[in-house]
Amino acid sequence: MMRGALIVLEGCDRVGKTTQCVKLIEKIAAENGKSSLLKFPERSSLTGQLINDYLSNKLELSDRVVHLLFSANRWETEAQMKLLLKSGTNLIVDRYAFSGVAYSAAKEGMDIEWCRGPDIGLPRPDLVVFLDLDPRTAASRVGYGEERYEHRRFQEVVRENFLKLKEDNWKV
Ligand code: FDM
Repeated sequence: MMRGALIVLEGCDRVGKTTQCVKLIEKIAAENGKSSLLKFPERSSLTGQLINDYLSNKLELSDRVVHLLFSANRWETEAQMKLLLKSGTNLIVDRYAFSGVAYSAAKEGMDIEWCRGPDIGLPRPDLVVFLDLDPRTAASRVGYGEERYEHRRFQEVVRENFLKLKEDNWKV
């Protein structure tokens, strides 16, 4: 059986990743392909609940601790991801380790190389689609500003970080 493809959509807040993930799933289904949608952070697990409280400003955590939680949140899904890929299911992933690095490294004193460490060894995407949008346009979209990282200046640094992480398997 052919292994499924691991396709990741990345980008700053409110660029339209979730919308495009759903469209991709529909497109694959229309062509009789199998696919499954994953989203990180996965907010329902134990780590996910802590992350959710942190993002909604109900909980304070140190930058390094929350970085490791985001990474652990991905590792919790590793076995399931491998099984699905092996069974021929295409995985469409709404944010992955690149978000982990781009957001954490936008914080004072957080180094990109240190941030990469915890995710080393996770399944490598076949394709990363980076949705790029002017941070001013993103900021004008509905709901912007509700969560911890939704501030224009911060998002600009996150965007610059994403572009530093770009590899051969990326499409911008
Ligand atoms: N985020 C997301 C991180 O800081 N690190 C990560 O590893 C991941 C996956 O969490 F602001 C940030 C990015 C965004 C927030 O938002 C999650 P969405 O709306 O659930 O994608």
